[in-house]
Amino acid sequence: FLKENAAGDRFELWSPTKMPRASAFLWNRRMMIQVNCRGFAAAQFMQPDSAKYMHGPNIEAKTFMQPEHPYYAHHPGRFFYIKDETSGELFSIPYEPVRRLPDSFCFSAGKSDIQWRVRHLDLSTELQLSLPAEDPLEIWNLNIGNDSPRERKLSLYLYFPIGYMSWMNQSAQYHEDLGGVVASCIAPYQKVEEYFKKLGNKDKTFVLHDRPPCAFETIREVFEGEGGLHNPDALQGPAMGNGEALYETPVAALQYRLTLAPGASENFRFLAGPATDDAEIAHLRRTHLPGEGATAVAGKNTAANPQQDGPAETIRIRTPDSHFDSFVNHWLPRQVFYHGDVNRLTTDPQTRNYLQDNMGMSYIRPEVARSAFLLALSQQKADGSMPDGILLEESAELKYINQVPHTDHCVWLPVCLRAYLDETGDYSVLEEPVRNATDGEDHTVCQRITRALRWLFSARDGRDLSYIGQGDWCDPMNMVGYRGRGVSGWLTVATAHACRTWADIVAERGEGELSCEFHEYAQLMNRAMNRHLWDGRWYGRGITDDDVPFGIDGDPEGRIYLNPQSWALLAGTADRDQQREILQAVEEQLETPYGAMMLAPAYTAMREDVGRVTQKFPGSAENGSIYNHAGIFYVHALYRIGEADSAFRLMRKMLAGPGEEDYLQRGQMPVFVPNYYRGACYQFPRTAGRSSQLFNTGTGAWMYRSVIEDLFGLRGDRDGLLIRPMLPRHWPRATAERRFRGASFTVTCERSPQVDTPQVEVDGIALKRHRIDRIEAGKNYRVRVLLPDQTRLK
Ligand code: CEZ
Repeated sequence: FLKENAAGDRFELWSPTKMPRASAFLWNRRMMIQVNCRGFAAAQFMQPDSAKYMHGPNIEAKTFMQPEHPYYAHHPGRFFYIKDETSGELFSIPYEPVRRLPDSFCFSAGKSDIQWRVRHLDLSTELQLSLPAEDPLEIWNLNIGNDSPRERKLSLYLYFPIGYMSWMNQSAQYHEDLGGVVASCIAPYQKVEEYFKKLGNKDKTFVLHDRPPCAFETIREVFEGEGGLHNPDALQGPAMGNGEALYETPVAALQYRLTLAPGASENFRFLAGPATDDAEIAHLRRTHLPGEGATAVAGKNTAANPQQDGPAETIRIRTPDSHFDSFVNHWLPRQVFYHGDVNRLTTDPQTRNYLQDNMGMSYIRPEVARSAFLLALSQQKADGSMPDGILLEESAELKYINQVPHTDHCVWLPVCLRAYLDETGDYSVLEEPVRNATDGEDHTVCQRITRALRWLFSARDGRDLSYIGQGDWCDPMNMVGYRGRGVSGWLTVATAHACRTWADIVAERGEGELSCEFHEYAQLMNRAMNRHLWDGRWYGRGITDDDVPFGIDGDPEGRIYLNPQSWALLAGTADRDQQREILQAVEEQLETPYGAMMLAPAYTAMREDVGRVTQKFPGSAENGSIYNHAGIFYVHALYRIGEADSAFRLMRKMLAGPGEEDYLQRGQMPVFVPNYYRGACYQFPRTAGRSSQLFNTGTGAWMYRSVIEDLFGLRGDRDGLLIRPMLPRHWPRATAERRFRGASFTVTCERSPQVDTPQVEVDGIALKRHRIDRIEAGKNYRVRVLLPDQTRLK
């Protein structure tokens, strides 16, 4: 019921009911739309902050994208009813709202379009959604064909619920001149200054057609009537009532009568989106509905969004695990690119998200990453700390979690810049002067990061542990230290790792003294962590305002957390024995068939000295889910200590499928890595593994980095490329095409009984140091790596 197409660039789900929440997404610079297999949709566009143009039937609170988004009968979506006028039979595509199981169903997720192919009652339909490159606009193509040997008389009804737009003013009309339904509203506000801010906003929602319908409806209640969405009143008579919504919840419903000869088919094209005024709608029509009538727009949409065809390939792999290959070659870079391209459709990305998303961009569009680092530093605070949230627009404001102080933002500067430097060799960025609006000063990137890390180091208590304030990487861990004393074990080792990373970078610039300073900081933090938070078999998560250590063996809930372990491995906090203990504890207590849980056991009740995280549902989000962002830190750390097998095993678990049972349990197509799968596997086995369906996650960037730098070991340094693959031992062979600093590398790795240590050859010549320097742009290097075979590794 779920398979990849031959080219590997589409995943197709052949059932509307087996994985009802399965979804895919498209985006362009101005919008994002996530649709599920049954036709429900959630779309947002930027004006410049994210806003909706299709709404629920009731007033909705404005919020950020949530995991496990719930769908319900009247949820926004894009649907078509098809009625056989001879027999009276009715069904809908893709599947909702009628929910009649068709003869065949296929939901096909592509990189730049989403399609459905549904056959029912001897009719075959093909529905396709794509976005143009720039405009916030949905382009829908529908083809309906008669597969039967008799002539068919049909009614086709488009049904796009627009929903409750505003309690102040909302209406909808059919506009003959514009060719479609236009709903208008005054987006609700109360403060006078909002009036001026909202001028020019896109308060209209339109649905345009390429050919006039025979009837329409714009009043939601009239459309549905007493029949309900399964069998709306508007579909009962020969023609819909042509109603105009006057402060009534709008709907866009269009009716077409078709007579299809045997074998005949017809095409329709529709546009939907937000607009400021009629002139803009008319313009969109001219641009995206060229010419009138079915013939002019027949066939597939050709204006597929180039943004999503996207990233040039930094790596293309071929391994014994073709399912993994498809994900890495097609879907992972796309997801990484999405994050860097549109910053999760926010204008105030969280600082850590912004830096990590741009870390991912280092492999795809390094120039974008570069300017993001500069922009972030231009908002550094006068004391050297980094703000909660980077403002991307002049009008942007800090919202939601950015109003809560977090202490970790500086960590990400050297950690993410390291990836950028390794990938590009662009050390000139360190000399780049950054003018800062807050402190009004010019300092170079290097100076600013040094200041940021001095601040980070200074934000520690008498034991040399880092204060947590109202949260660190873990947003909802808000009550460990809100009274000003509590500390974070994770942040302590993250600070150590950040300082070590910075020490290495400045050493490469010949700044010995500075490097020593940061090495000392790292040592001090590591020592403190070992003294105060080594709990015998793993590291504790922190110490509360009341001096109570938590995330330790004595805790019945939240006994072990993943993040302090991962970063202690990265920071060199743990010695060999401690590493062994940690690995074992994580495997025993956190690893599940779906990946490693972020903490266990999940909290079942509020701990007022830990905070909001303990109030999340056990096994969801940060409260003990398989939170992939945390999981990939651990994978990366495992690679960095040479644990190639466990690292790959856990990375592989981030991906749904290809086994049926696994798909059913996770309920997700492997077209993105979700922010989490449900954890609490021992507490709630029924829901364990269920995907959040949320594609906003820091996981992508780190996963791409780990595949490139760790699994295939093709990491850059100042002047060259290292060749240090760490394939799982059960792989006899793997190859990669790697693009790096303008050159390309064809890398073949093979296990060989002839060698006991890895051997590297480039263009037939053995390399002593496994590193290629003086890389010539434009050249193709043929790299052969021989790895000791399985038996020798045992
Ligand atoms: O948000 C993410 C943040 O975007 O949670 C991560 C954090 O590192 C990311 O920066 C871990 O806490 O309750 C909350 O506020 C949550 O923390 C969420 O908002 C969470 C979302 O699940 C979005 O991914």
